[in-house]
Amino acid sequence: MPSVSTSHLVLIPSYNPGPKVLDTVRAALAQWSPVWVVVDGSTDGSAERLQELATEDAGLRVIVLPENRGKGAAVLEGITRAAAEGYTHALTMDSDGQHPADLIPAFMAASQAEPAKMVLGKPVFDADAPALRVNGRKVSNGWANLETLWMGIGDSLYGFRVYPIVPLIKIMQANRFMRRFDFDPEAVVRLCWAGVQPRNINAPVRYFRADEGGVSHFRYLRDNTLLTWMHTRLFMGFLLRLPVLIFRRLT
Ligand SMILES: Nc1nc2c(ncn2[C@@H]2O[C@H](COP(=O)(O)OP(=O)(O)O)[C@@H](O)[C@H]2O)c(=O)[nH]1
Ligand SMILES: [Mg+2]
Repeated sequence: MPSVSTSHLVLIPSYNPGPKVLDTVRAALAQWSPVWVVVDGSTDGSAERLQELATEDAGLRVIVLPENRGKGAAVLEGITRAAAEGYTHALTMDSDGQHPADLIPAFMAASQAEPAKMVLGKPVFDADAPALRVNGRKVSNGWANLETLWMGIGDSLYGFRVYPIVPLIKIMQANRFMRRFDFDPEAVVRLCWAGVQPRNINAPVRYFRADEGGVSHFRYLRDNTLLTWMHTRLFMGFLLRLPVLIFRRLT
């Protein structure tokens, strides 16, 4: 039986996720209730299939957005609704089977033990992980650690995380960026700046080949440009905050 919570929910942003989505959502439902999926203007019929699953499982809610607005925008929609219903924390995970649903209870327990912190997955890659993605991560992690003066971000990009909802909503309302693939790194850096400390937990990440049902919407040129612009503005923000960050590190 899944653990039932009135404070912590699983939130799955989803855009044309490929064949693994139903098994992914079922795996999350086996561990936790509630699970909310935000279908972000998908055109692959996944909304209907998920809505059908929701009629069989009361733990599942499917929120359907008419147009694609991006992963960050979908998370913001989900956490805004969750806050209105009294939830305080959201575990975000991908809809395409790459993230370890069996670790949901451990991540939630870590968050419940230290609710002021964010719980960040630290990816443990399998042999199939594309070298370009693994190395690209090192660049983003280097920047994120500099921008936070090494406050302890284990990984800037991995989307398997538990966020405290209130500070994240506040940050996203104050920033018009972080709505697409710039969401995950910008969220951790800005949460660190806001004083939310990271707790890192190792978590495997799987990469599937296309013939195994793997789908990725990450486009190297478009999204690396987005991430470069994101780190440029975070670096500016870092320079402005440098005195405060140094003071915090010394006290
Ligand atoms: N809501 C929403 N989710 C998205 C969008 N693009 C990707 N995602 C979700 O974000 C997660 C990661 O995206 P994916 O394309 O698998 O990227 P990758 O795993 O980094 O290659 C998956 O759960 C996707 O369904 C989007 O435009 N909107
Ligand atoms: Mg993926």
